[in-house]
Amino acid sequence: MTIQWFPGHMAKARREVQEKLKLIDIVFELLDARIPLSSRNPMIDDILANKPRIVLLNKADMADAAITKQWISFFEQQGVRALAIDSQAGTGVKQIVATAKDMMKDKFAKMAAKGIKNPRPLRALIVGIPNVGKSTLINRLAGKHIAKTGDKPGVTKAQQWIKVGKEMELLDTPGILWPKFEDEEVGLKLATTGAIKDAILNLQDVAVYALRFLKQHYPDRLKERYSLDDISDDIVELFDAIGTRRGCLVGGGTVDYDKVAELVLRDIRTEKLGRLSFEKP
Ligand SMILES: Nc1nc2c(ncn2[C@@H]2O[C@H](COP(=O)(O)OP(=O)(O)O)[C@@H](O)[C@H]2O)c(=O)[nH]1
Ligand SMILES: [Mg+2]
Repeated sequence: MTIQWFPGHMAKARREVQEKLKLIDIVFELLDARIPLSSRNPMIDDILANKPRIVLLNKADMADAAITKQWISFFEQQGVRALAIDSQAGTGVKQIVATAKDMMKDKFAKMAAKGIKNPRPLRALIVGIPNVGKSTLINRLAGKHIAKTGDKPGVTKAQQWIKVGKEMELLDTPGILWPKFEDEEVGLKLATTGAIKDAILNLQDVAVYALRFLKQHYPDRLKERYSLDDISDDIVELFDAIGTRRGCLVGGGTVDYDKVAELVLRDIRTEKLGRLSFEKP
């Protein structure tokens, strides 16, 4: 994703989401289950105001299941309904409509009490930062490929509703929000999970962050993947060890640190180190 978030763009994104909010009953706030806080827009409460919402921890298939459970409790303790989903495979997606209906039942009961016999379908909007899986979820809910996935800017069309069964409609264009750039660690987590382009941050810095995190939280996975007997406290030694084991070398047999960084990050993003969560509640 190559959106550059300058203040003007942020204000515009916010305005666009707020325009869409007027049309809908409920918001699906999409977060990355591996980094629920870092993948959250810093002004989300302010932007959504009092609109009912469900937090969706997407890419739960890539996250540590036990930690995802803790996140669900964390959100529910704050009075926010939360679900773990995998938009790609569809796991948990059915629950979304059921939960939304349940949350909106009072509002629709009131409409019925006023004599509106066939209340309209409830209307929903997906919001989230780039690459969190908005298009994938829209496609999944729509049951056919309507929204484009991936990074293809420049496709503009009139606002349309996608039918999700008989009881729900989804705006076909999601609300795109910016992440918390101010915090360096947030940037490193977004880069580690692949939410932001590698070109934006120094690859080696990101890999150093990721390796330190893995050493602290998932040492056995690190040892197993790279056949290490122990994990050096010295990050250069750790790069050397991985590079030597994996043949990330330049002429003369010295370790190529960029290649090591690329390898480690690719392994993380393709689950070669298993399911990982980079944030705990
Ligand atoms: N493993 C996994 N990958 C996902 C999931 N949802 C989306 N993705 C992938 O994440 C990337 C970004 O998804 P996309 O829908 O384009 O994100 P958007 O920018 O928010 O619209 C794509 O490569 C998707 O295939 C999920 O639940 N699990
Ligand atoms: Mg998209």
